[in-house]
Amino acid sequence: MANRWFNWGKKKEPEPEDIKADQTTANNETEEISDQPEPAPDKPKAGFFGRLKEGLKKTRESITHRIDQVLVSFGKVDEELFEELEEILITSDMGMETSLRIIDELRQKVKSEKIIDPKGVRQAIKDIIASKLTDENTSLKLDTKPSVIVIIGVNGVGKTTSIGKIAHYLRSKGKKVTVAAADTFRAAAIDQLEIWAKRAGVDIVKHSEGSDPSAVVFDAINHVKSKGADVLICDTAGRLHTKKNLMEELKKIFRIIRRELPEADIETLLVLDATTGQNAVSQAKTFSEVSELSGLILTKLDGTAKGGVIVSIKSELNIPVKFIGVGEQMDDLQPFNPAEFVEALF
Ligand SMILES: Nc1nc2c(ncn2[C@@H]2O[C@H](COP(=O)(O)OP(=O)(O)O)[C@@H](O)[C@H]2O)c(=O)[nH]1
Ligand SMILES: [Mg+2]
Repeated sequence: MANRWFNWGKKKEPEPEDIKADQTTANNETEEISDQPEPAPDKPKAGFFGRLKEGLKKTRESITHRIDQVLVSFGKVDEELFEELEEILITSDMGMETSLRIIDELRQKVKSEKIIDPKGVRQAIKDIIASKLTDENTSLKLDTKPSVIVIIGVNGVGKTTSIGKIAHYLRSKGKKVTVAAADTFRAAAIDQLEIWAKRAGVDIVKHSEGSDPSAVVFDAINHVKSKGADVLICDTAGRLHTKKNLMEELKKIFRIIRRELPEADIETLLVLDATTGQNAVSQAKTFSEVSELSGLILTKLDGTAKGGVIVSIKSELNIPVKFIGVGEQMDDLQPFNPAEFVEALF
């Protein structure tokens, strides 16, 4: 089946000026640390499911517990019940439009399946939410060698942390990974990525603070080619002097990747912080101007009651959620499994 996220990566755009700058960049540095011991094998699934459940505690209280209370207090299934349920969804960051749609579907389902008891209603809501989160493209498409993941998003959402965790995850799957420190805006950002690279046991390519991010990516691509690595993960800045600067810089990074690796699978993953609720939806709209987004990473689902935003994001933007973060440890980012997520929520 054709993957709609695949073909756009093949465009060739020669950029003679860029390359000159890239090749003359000084201060580039590469650290090879991938001969460190392999990370521990994947923990059993129950481990992450437990952490997912724990992480979703507040969201569960905000959505499921309130739904349950309403269902208990309503003996019968009527219009008033639908209105109460609608209000719960709207106030739990699922967004107005998405909440209305879910309740509309619920009305139809209750009618067509002749659901008469609250327990049946609960199951029906659960099924509808699961269907809203399901997407055929939730897994990473990294079939080429090398392939590239570009991580974008505003400051503080969890880009660098997620890169460390994804590097660890891919490595546990036997992939050889390199990370590129293309957030050159602050020195601290480079240091932070370096710490994560060490933890995950992967190579890092970095330049000094303030250097051209595209040049870092260019060097990292050469590193990956010469080392025969499987996946390059690029960190990027979340803030520059202006939003326009940032968008232009990101576009340039994509041009370099497409030019140097015209055949490569490229995953453009936007990181969104679940605690920002509906704001995440508008961030996604802004960043989709830079490059077609192939997926989302929703971080910080632990510690927020706003986890319902995931349903809103998915149904308003129709971009698959590929990873979710439920904590700050290496294992706290996992591929998104809609069925498991809904199970943990209910
Ligand atoms: N609780 C929690 N904290 C997270 C998660 N992901 C990232 N963080 C924290 O969010 C903060 C910002 O992360 P960072 O990766 O530096 O964001 P960046 O600016 O987008 O690169 C750090 O303190 C991270 O530890 C998560 O899933 N859960
Ligand atoms: Mg960062």
